[in-house]
Amino acid sequence: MLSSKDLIKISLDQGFVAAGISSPFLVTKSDVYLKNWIRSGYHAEMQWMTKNVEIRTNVLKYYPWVKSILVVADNYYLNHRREKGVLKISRYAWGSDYHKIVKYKLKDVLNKLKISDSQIEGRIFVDTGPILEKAFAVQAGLGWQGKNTNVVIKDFGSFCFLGVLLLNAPFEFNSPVKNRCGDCTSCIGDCPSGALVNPYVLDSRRCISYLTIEKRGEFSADELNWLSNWLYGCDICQEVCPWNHKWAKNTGDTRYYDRLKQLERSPKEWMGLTEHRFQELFKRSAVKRLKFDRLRRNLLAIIR
Ligand code: B12
Ligand code: SF4
Ligand code: SF4
Repeated sequence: MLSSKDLIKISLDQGFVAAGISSPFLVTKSDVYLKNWIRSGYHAEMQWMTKNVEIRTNVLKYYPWVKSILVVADNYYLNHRREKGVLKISRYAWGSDYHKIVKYKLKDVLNKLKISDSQIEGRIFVDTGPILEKAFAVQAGLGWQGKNTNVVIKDFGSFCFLGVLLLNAPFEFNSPVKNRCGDCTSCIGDCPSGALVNPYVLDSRRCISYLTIEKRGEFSADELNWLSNWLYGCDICQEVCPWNHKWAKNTGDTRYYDRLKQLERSPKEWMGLTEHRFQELFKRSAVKRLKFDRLRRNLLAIIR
């Protein structure tokens, strides 16, 4: 019979930097916060966030067979300073698509579990499922949710992806760790667009990450002023975090920065990128979802 400790050890052996186990539902006020967030319009045009609200905090509503949830964190940090004159692309897009990397690592975990217990069944989600991954990561004790809303993984910082494995077997749950933001407000103060409207509350309509990745259509005058040279995503509220200064360490998974050199381009070089080259450059990258037209839109907005 596998124990919680075995499950966590198997996950760490697979390369994850943290792992923990949560109940299938959140015991915090997350459901209230989520509903308030949507009511305030902070989801912007991400209409899919307004769907399956009940499931996001309680997976039993859709997957009644779930007895426990394994939550994992995969470190993608690389100690690298962007060169002057290159357009900024957020760290999470320096390599291959994390959805696939984390998913396949979790599949390996599940396969190993099945070797020990053939009755175990699981379902994997990385970003795409109706689950509040951050809140479950907190409940599973991986770290705390910072005022910038990202989960700061204990000993590694927030440059870590999350993934969840729903399991039909009961495992002992882990306990949350202490929130160590204290009096710090660096992320809130340094956000160029005022997107962190309150500690722990992000208004996507103002967030550069949302604007450059998710938003469809043209930018308004305000939005144009907020972009601050980010071509794709934004890392400011994480790069200023003292816990990242203290804890962030290089990932052992080189796939997370395998195209970094090709991404360090001046505005002129980006302007010369053809649609064909775009397809080649971002094959197996999360940026592919953006499509060439929106990358051009972001580029033109920056160099205007
Ligand atoms: C929608 C989404 C976005 C949106 C909205 C961001 C957001 N804050 O939710 C946009 C497009 C802006 C976005 C941007 C980014 N994202 Co995103 N995103 C998601 C997604 C798909 C859903 C998140 C969600 O459910 N939001 C709903 C709101 C309500 O959640 P929340 O902001 O965490 O709100 C909670 C707190 O406010 C809290 N709360 C409210 N009041 C209070 C008060 C107190 C005292 C406390 C303690 C808490 C608290 O309760 C709320 C509910 O739990 C998840 C994947 C997933 N399925 O979970 C990835 C995810 C959150 N994103 C991720 C990443 C990497 C990013 C970016 C860093 C990418 C980039 N570099 O550009 C940025 C970070 C921007 C930021 N500062 O958050 C990672 C985060 C990993 C981590 N370590 O936390 C995730 C988990 C994807 C993954 N699988 O790894 N993202
Ligand atoms: S990702 Fe950028 S724009 Fe969004 S909250 Fe953080 S600093 Fe602000
Ligand atoms: S910058 Fe400060 S307030 Fe923001 S997440 Fe980090 S420790 Fe918390």
